[in-house]
Amino acid sequence: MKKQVTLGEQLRQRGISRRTFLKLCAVATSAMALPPAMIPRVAAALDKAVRPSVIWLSFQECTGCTESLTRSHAPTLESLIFDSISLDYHHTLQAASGTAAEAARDKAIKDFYGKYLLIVDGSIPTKDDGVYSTIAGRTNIDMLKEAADGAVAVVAVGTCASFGGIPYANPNPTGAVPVSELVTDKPIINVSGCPPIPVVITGVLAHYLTFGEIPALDSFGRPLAFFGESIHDRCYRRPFYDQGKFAKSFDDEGARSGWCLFELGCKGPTTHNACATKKWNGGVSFPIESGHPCIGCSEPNFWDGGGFYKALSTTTRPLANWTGAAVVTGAAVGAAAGVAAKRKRSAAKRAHHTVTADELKKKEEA
Ligand code: FSX
Repeated sequence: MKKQVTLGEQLRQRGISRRTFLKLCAVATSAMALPPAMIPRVAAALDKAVRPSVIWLSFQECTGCTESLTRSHAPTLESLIFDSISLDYHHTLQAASGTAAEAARDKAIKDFYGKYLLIVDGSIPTKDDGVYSTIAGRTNIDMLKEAADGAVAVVAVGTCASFGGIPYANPNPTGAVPVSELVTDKPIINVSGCPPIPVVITGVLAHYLTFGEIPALDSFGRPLAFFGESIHDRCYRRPFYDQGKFAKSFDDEGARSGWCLFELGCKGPTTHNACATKKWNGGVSFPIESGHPCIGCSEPNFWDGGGFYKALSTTTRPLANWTGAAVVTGAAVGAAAGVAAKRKRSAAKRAHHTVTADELKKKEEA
């Protein structure tokens, strides 16, 4: 078994000062959505943290998830790769190709068996024995199962890996399934979003690196720190919703005045993610701030739910979003991840439900 260096050792070898290290800890604490009072504890943990080996596999997807990761500013992709984790294999970002790339994955699996973190983006095609997506002549199913066997946990990055996403949408010609359909014996963290927010991806990795365990999850296996509230709960346009001020078209007076986009189809009330607080592009903006309704991309079945420009009272969407989040402690992580995966699977199979204005009102009053 190869000796793993600690993050503290790694940084000292690179000439990083204590002051810079503490700044990095402050950034990591914020990325994990933890209060500043936690910085000393995070610093102590990170100093001793062993840089985990990470294997990243990409299956049926549009590469938006990796594109998103490259936009992370806290921590940056460079510091994530060079300081915090050992990204031993990544289909898109690695320099190696062909036989050398496959050898790198084999070596990482062998050297860190039982200890590495497996990250997957994209769904996995299962129809016709999985022939619709192969890498180096091997099906995605085969490659996922081999890599998952030696993983300590799996992070499903993006809605495709978490819930099937767009490839899973009707008529699902490739028989696409999420990671949790094929990996049932490992903790799974679903970081949904199409694509997911970059600092949420790195925040989850920072949490694992710091505390050595996966974070508390909601009933869909998503980290509560980032998915515990709806977009609507934290939306800066919320006061207009409460006052009944709604834009009726994209160019009316209400739209120009920044009123609530609910009647233009915003799915913020039924979508859980941190877009309204973490935002995008280094915290510059998020879709609603740019004048577009939320399309609910971090929820199961968001594509089949459709009706992106129809108000929630007339469109269809998954019932399960209304069930609220079940808190899962780090200690109960293995069992909880299994339960979360089962809940998610049954939720994904559940019939869509038409949300009425009355239901929305009751939820608001509750
Ligand atoms: Fe899916 Fe990601 Fe959407 Fe694209 O890897 S979540 S289609 S942003 O690329 O998987």
